[in-house]
Amino acid sequence: PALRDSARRSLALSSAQREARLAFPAGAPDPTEDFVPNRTIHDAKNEETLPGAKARGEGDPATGDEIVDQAYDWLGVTFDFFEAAYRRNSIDGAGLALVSTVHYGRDYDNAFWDGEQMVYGDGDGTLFRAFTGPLDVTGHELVHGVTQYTANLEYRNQPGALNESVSDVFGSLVKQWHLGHTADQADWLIGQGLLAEGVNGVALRSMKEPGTAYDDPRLGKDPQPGHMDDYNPTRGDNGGVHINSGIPNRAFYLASVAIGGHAWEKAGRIWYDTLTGGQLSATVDFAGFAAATLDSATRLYGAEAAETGAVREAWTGVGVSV
Ligand code: ASN
Ligand code: ZN
Repeated sequence: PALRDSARRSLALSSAQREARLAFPAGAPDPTEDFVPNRTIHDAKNEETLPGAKARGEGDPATGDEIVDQAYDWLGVTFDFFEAAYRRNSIDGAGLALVSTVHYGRDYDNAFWDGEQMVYGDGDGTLFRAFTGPLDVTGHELVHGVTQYTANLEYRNQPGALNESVSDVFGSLVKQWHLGHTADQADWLIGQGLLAEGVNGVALRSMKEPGTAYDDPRLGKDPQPGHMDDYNPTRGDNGGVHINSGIPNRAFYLASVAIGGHAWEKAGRIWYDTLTGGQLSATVDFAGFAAATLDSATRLYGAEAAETGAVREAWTGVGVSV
């Protein structure tokens, strides 16, 4: 099989890189090392037993099942994004194997991270298409794993909405990176293309304009607020984790467009350091998370930097005081 690009790159080390490699003390982490994913895709064959039958392992040729092959490819892109943007080696930062199951259940209208692996339904075909389709859905689910290994945000109320939001943030960023889009060019939608034909909507969520992704008699209206004035204190959905995530999602969007350029480079770096830097409590609320993003921005760019100002304005813009 053809070498992955990363494998090819590592075979083509420049002489400077080779010298750098030789210069490392034994046992020290090698900053020129190319990370490689270890993906396994399983097929649940419309049952709900995990992980199901192995369908494709790392380096195996395409299976011809486009659902299996899409899951494999999007995991590869997500892995490459975290390496390229933040030099993170997989979900746990230490090369954790990426396990996924596709064809989960029958007409199953969701995808999820179960604490150990990703799982995707094929959708019922009437409301939803297959959940392996959108790259940002794979990114979203994989980032639940990253969060579990880092800030471990409790999955209820505000920390739960932050957990959901960071999955949307990096899910969107992996798509923006894959497409080469700047913050201005990006659609800021989550799950664009997932809604079946005839459903009145464009995606699952909009980070730019929360509450506008769909409005359909069968699905109802997108319930996301984009400002604290519209915070939903529901007890459903674990305290509105998929609802109130619209507020920090929009804060990230506002910061990204104010900073400009590729969102993963600056706003994404600020959010990434916040998520993974060890300063967050698992029960942090929106205000605490916002303060932590300001600390990260200050460390990266300085207290008076435009980037730091953009982050402060973004949180103020969604009604979170910082
Ligand atoms: N797709 C949903 C999510 O990742 C599944 C869930 O609610 N657990 O948030
Ligand atoms: Zn989620």
